[in-house]
Amino acid sequence: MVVQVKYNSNKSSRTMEGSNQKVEANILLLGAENVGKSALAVRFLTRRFIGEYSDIESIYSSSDRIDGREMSFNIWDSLHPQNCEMDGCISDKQLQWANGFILVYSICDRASFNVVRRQVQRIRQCKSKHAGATAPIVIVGNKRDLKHRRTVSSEEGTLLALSSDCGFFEISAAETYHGVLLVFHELLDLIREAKALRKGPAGFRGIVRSMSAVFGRRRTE
Ligand SMILES: Nc1nc2c(ncn2[C@@H]2O[C@H](COP(=O)(O)OP(=O)(O)O)[C@@H](O)[C@H]2O)c(=O)[nH]1
Ligand SMILES: [Mg+2]
Repeated sequence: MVVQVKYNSNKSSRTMEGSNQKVEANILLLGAENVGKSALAVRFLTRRFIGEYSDIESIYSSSDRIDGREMSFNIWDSLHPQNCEMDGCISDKQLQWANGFILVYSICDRASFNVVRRQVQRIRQCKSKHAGATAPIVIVGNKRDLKHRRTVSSEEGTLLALSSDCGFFEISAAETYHGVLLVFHELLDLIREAKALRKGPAGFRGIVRSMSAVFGRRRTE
């Protein structure tokens, strides 16, 4: 069962350049259990970190006005199925639904990093089969506040992101709202760019995007 929840917020935000069109996005949150997917979604929507989250799979619907532009998005906070090794545990339905992905691992949990690696492959393989289908992905190494228990280095996260043309952030959903905001805004930017590219020839933003594919994106809080 997937529960649908509606939010309305008036968060302030940085400038989004480009067209005046309303941005509509379906964002799928993926990753192993216990890495902080629900914490990320709740932090983004409410600014709060509440510590414990229910195991109910939810789709949050929210709209926001950013620099005078209307944005609406759905965030699917998925549950990672147990005993699912091979295909990254992403259903066809989820792949069709989403036009952007946030893949979360914990920097203290190597197995969760391996799950993200498989999920990137699965998304890239699936989308490459469909002409014109783009799949913006942002990889998130969460629980940065637990650096003393780190088992996945920042370099490994960066390399995975570079080799698969994904955005990358290391954050702590527990400690700050700002990093979470950066993650979602990066993905919303990428989704908007992907939609613009599908509609017309690559303009300046398209060229910048191609350059970032070559030189990579790496951000930390
Ligand atoms: N220390 C720390 N704990 C976190 C962080 N994000 C989430 N958690 C905790 O990790 C556990 C799992 O979080 P949850 O969002 O339910 O993970 P999910 O199963 O991926 O949805 C909870 O106890 C959270 O309080 C973080 O950035 N740092
Ligand atoms: Mg959860």
